[in-house]
Amino acid sequence: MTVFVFPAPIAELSLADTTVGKGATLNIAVTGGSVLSWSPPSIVHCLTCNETSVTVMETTLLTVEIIGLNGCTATDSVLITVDPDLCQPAIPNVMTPNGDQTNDLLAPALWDEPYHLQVWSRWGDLVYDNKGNGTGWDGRINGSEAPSDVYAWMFMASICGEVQVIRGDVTVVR
Ligand SMILES: [Ca+2]
Repeated sequence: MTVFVFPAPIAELSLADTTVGKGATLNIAVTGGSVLSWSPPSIVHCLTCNETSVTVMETTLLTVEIIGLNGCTATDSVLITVDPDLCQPAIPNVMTPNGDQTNDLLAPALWDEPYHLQVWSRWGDLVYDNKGNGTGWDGRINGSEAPSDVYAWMFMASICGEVQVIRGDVTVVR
């Protein structure tokens, strides 16, 4: 008689504990067996998949339970912390539009989503207005170099899963 002894399964999530912005989507995979359940199910996009993605709106302990070849189960968990500040765009307050690629643009850093950006001069003239995936304001007004001054801006985009308007100003230094 041959007896097959399968080792006890070990569930291993591909993600370590991490901190993300609200509304972030993360890819995650588990090895060690077939998925029995993901918890909480409401944030997991494929409840029966070993590789899936999750979208987190609040700090969550994500747990997966798998079943191995011997019918034994195992679990693994990862803590996904939501930091509400992390999804806020970083917009510079100083720009030096001289073509050296450093601080040449008024634009949100590391921002891939569409946004609406408007810029006004000190006298309230709208000098830049772009919706969509603009590269940002290059410090020009109708093709001419905007003088060194303080300019007001309005940034509107879906931030942390909801449309928000942020206002600030930027100093153009030439
Ligand atoms: Ca520059």
